[in-house]
Amino acid sequence: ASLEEMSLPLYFGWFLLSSIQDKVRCTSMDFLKTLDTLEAFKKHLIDFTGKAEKEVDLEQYFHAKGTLHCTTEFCDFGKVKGSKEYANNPAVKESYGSAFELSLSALFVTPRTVGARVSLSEEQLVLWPADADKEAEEGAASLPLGSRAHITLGCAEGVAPVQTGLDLLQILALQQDGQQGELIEEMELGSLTYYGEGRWLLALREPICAPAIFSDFYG
Ligand code: ACK
Repeated sequence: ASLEEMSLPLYFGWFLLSSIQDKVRCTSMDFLKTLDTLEAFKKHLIDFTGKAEKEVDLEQYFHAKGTLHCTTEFCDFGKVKGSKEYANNPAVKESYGSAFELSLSALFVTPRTVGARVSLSEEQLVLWPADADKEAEEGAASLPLGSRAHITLGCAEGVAPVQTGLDLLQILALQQDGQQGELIEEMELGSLTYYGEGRWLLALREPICAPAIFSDFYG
């Protein structure tokens, strides 16, 4: 690749400060530990195991994927269409290296991924690419800007982290469709809802405030 092509990163995003990374990881581990033991979860175990009787240890089931971050623009070193325009956007340039406070409003689990939903503020939405939420999921096209914003906390064996945002869009599309899901219980952290096919969402009673730096990652 030419130097020109190499000058774009793998992706842009907000990178959580290390102290808050620990807190988010702990909260997510606690959630997985609790989810594991719920009768309602055991009832739907087949979504995770393919077999009704088999047990699953969710803490082992998912594998962590590096520094906790919320991707804004995936550039793939410039191979992704529009990534150069994104990098040259004055708002992106001005915010580069600045601190933000992300609001983590929910945790979600599917047979593929575990992640945190990030609810972006108006100021943060300025850094969100216009087309990021449109991908893949039918119905996702009509979701509000920034719907895909998330932090990948773990992926099942053989699953790539790009899946986390798609799983979130899927759940939000169901919600928007008027599918309320099945309210399972009020947990200490918030209310837990089941959306079928192994999709669980815990809406946090108190969103987690996560300080993060807007920057890029070259890998
Ligand atoms: O967990 P993530 O948001 O999902 O963070 C990683 C990061 O880029 C490095 O792989 C995300 N990612 C990978 N491929 C894509 C894609 N095609 N569209 C959007 N985000 C992507 C991945």
